[in-house]
Amino acid sequence: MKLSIIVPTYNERENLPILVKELKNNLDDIDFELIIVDDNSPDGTWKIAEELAHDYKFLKVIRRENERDLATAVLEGFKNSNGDILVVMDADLQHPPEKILDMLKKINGADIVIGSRYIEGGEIEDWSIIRRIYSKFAKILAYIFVPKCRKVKDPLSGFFMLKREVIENTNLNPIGYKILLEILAKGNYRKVLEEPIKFCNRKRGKSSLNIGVQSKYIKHLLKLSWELKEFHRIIKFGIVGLSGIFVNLFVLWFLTSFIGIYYLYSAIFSIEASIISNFLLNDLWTFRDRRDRNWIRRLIKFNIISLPAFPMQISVMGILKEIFGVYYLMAAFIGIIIVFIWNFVANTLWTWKKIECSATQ
Ligand SMILES: Nc1nc2c(ncn2[C@@H]2O[C@H](COP(=O)(O)OP(=O)(O)OP(=O)(O)O)[C@@H](O)[C@H]2O)c(=O)[nH]1
Ligand SMILES: [Mg+2]
Repeated sequence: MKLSIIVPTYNERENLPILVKELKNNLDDIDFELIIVDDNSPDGTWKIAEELAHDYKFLKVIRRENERDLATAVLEGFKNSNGDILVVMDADLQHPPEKILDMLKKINGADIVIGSRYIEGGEIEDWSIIRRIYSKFAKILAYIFVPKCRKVKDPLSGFFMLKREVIENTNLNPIGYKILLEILAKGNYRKVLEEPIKFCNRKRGKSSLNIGVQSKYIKHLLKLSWELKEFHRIIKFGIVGLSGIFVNLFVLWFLTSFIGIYYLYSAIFSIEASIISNFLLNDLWTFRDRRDRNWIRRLIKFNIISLPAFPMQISVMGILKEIFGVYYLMAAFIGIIIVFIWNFVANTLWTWKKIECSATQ
C-alpha cells in the first residue's frame, strides 16, 4: 500500500527542510510520496522544495501561481497523488510526523483517522485562552451547521489520513482552511477513528491565520449547510416558530374571550399550547430524520429550552433600550432573533441530537 502525504505550504522555507528530513527518518520502511502544494510563496518556499526534490526522490512539488487557498491546495495535491492512503498535514511541524505510523495502524479498521487534539491523550502546547475559546466556538459552529461531524472530537484538525475511496466520486468544493470538514460532510465513509496528538507551537515562520481566514470559515460553513440541506432546517424552524405565535394568540383569545378565564391565566395555557404545537411540527417536519425513540424526553427537553425564552427576550430588550438607547421595536426584533438562535442551537444540539453516521472510538 502506498502513502501520499499532501502538505500545503505558504511561506514555510525554514520549516520545509526539517519536515522532509523528519518524514524520511520516520517513514523509512514505507512506500510513500510527499506532495508539496505551494501557492507561489513570496519567501520562495517552492524554490526550496524544488531543490529538495533533487535529493529526495519521494518529493513532488506543485507550484500554483494564481490561487491562494489551503483547502483547494490540498485538493490539488489529492489530484496529483497516486497513493491508496492519503495523509494531510501542515508544514510547520505542529503535526508530529511520527504519529503517521500510529495512524497507519488504525486506518486498517477505519476509513478516516484524525490526528486529534481533543480526545484523551491529545493536547495543545501553548495556546492563549482567546485562541482556545475561538477554536471551541469554531467547533460548535461546525457541529451546528454540519451535524454529520458531531461524533468527531476534532473535526477541524489539519492532520488526518484517509483511504482514497473516501473522496472518490465526491463533489468536494471547499473554501478556506478546513478541508477535513468538507470530507466529513461529503465523503464516502463508515468509520472514523481519532489518534491523540500533541499540537506543538509553531517555532519558525509566520502563521497565516487572520480575519480573512475566519470569514472564509463562516462562508464555508454556510455553503456546506446549504449543500447538505441543513440550512433548510433553520428556515423550517423559523416557519414553525411563526406558526407558534398564531397558536399562542388564538388560544389566548379563545380562553379569555370565549371561556372567560382571566387573561394572565389564559396566557400560561396559550404559551404552553404554542410550545407543544411547535414541538409537534418540528418533530414531524423540521427534525423528522433526527428522532430518537423517546418522544416524551424530546418534549421535555423542548420545554426546558423554551422556558428561558421569555426572560431572555425581556432582558435583551431592556438592556438594548435602557442602556444602549435602541428604539424599542428594534430592541424587540433583536431579542426575537437572539431567542430564535438560542432555540435552534439548543434543540439541534440536544433535543434532536441523534446522528446516525460515522461511528468513532
Ligand atoms: N498552499 C497553501 N498553503 C497554505 C495557505 N495558507 C496556509 N497554508 C499552509 O497550511 C498549513 C497551515 O497553516 P498555518 O498558518 O500553520 O495555520 P495554523 O496551524 O492554523 O496556525 P498557527 O497555529 O498559527 O501556525 C501550513 O503548512 C501553511 O504553510 C495557502 O493559502 N496556500
Ligand atoms: Mg500552523
